[in-house]
Amino acid sequence: MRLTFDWRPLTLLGVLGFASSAMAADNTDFTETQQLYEQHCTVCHGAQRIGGAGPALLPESLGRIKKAEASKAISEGRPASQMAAYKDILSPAQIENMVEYLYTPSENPPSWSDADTRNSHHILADLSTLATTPQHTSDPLNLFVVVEAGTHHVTVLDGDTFESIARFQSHFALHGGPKFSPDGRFVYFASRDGWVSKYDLNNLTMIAETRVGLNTRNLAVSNDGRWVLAGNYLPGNLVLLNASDLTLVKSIPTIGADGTSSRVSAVYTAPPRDSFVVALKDTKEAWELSYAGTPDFTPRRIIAQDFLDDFSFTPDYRYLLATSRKAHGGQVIDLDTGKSITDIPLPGMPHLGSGIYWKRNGEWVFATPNISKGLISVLDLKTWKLIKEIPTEGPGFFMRSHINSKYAWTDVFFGPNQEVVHLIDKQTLEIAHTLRPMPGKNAAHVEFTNDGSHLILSVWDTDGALIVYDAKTLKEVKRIPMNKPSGKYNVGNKIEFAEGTSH
Ligand code: DHE
Repeated sequence: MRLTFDWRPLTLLGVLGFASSAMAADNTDFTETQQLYEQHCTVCHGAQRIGGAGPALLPESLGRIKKAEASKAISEGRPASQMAAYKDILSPAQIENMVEYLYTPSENPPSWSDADTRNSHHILADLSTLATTPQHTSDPLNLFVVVEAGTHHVTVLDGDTFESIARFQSHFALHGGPKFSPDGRFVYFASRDGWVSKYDLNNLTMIAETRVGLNTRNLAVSNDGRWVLAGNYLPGNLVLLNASDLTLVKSIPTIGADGTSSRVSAVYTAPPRDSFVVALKDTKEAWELSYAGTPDFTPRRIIAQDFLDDFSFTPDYRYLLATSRKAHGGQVIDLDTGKSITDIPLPGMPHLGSGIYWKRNGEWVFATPNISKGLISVLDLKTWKLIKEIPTEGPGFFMRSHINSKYAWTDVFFGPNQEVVHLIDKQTLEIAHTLRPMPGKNAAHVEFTNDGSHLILSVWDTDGALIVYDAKTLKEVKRIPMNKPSGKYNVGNKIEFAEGTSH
């Protein structure tokens, strides 16, 4: 298997038709920097900065990385990769200019075609020769797939012993939840710079990879295990792959009924509907693509009241609860009738994609964190009315629970109280406990074991950790040092689309 980034400090191979202008929009002259890029970076990062063996270096794909971090990576190299240190090759001023250059949009926007996707496809293991049963002694339904954002690795963790059973390098900057085949054997990852990878949890080996675009949002796997659908920002489209080997079936440009070419905000599978549901970011539409029978993947257009960001479903998958970031609120769309039925009065910037639901007094409620305000909004899923706003110590990113847990866990991802995690009593809707897992460090994403007896929390720091808690006593059971662990995904919870976890 070869999934390592090959960021070698090789010298120039050739100018390779580098098309973008040497002048930025603000008239900064990048002529020298562009030559340095061609000399030192092109071989791994591509002539148009679209990536190759190394990641893409475009503003669209570097958006989550601070300029200071990029500067450090160029000066000092990156651990656990082949990115070399350039501090003895480039002057500090040249490094700073390089950072500015990488964060400047190209005047000739790079393109990614179906032919590029086909050419990027690699089979990394012959599935027909691999065992169909787990080649390890762990419970396959209680494995955790852990994304290590700091080192671009993935760890497969036994959910009973909390020991690692495999660890491998991923593509650069995985984002969104990895998604599983219906039997839990395969897991599919998407990286921000467009790589989709398929990994076999039975044999602990990578099976295939394909690059579907230059800036990808996330992917979904059909509930029959046949299809993978990835949603892209760049180019604005959906890319349909055969789940078996990640070969391209087709790409579908996301063009609204009014002709607007749109980025894709997010794509999810809706199992009871046998369909993928897609939110578009630049045109007021949601799309539903059926995968029942012999599908042709013609999108059914649902006209929305606003531009859509991330979204969640109601437990029966009839309604879609979508964030409208421009309107700073939410909207509910009935997927059966294709009508927007109501706005949800939510302050700040709710993060509905991270919302979870549970039963309270016999009725479904839905709770969502908010990435700009320190509160959790709890909604009644029958009336769409706000039941409560629970004040927290700051804006949060993720929520998690389990049907067997009394509590909904939520982080305080932003602001001075990042070290805090709140446990909300799911019946009283009061904060029952506030924990500080590693004082001074950012407590973040949580995921429960399949039986809900334990949970794992990420401390999102270079010197961070996974912390395992007993879900009832709230006692720490184990601490595993890790560099910026981000999401963790329990196979059983994911394939059951369990209450309390992300879908
Ligand atoms: Fe995410 C999931 C959108 C920034 C870490 N994030 C998602 C999903 C969406 C989304 C639509 C659901 C996809 C899925 O699971 O298939 N995220 C966005 C944004 O719009 C936002 C705010 C800005 C952006 O640049 O994309 C954003 N996200 C971040 C981060 O800064 C995080 C903290 C670090 C990172 O990796 O970039 C981050 N997002 C995550 C994680 C999940 C996620 C760990 C999966 C959560 C889960 O439990 O399933």
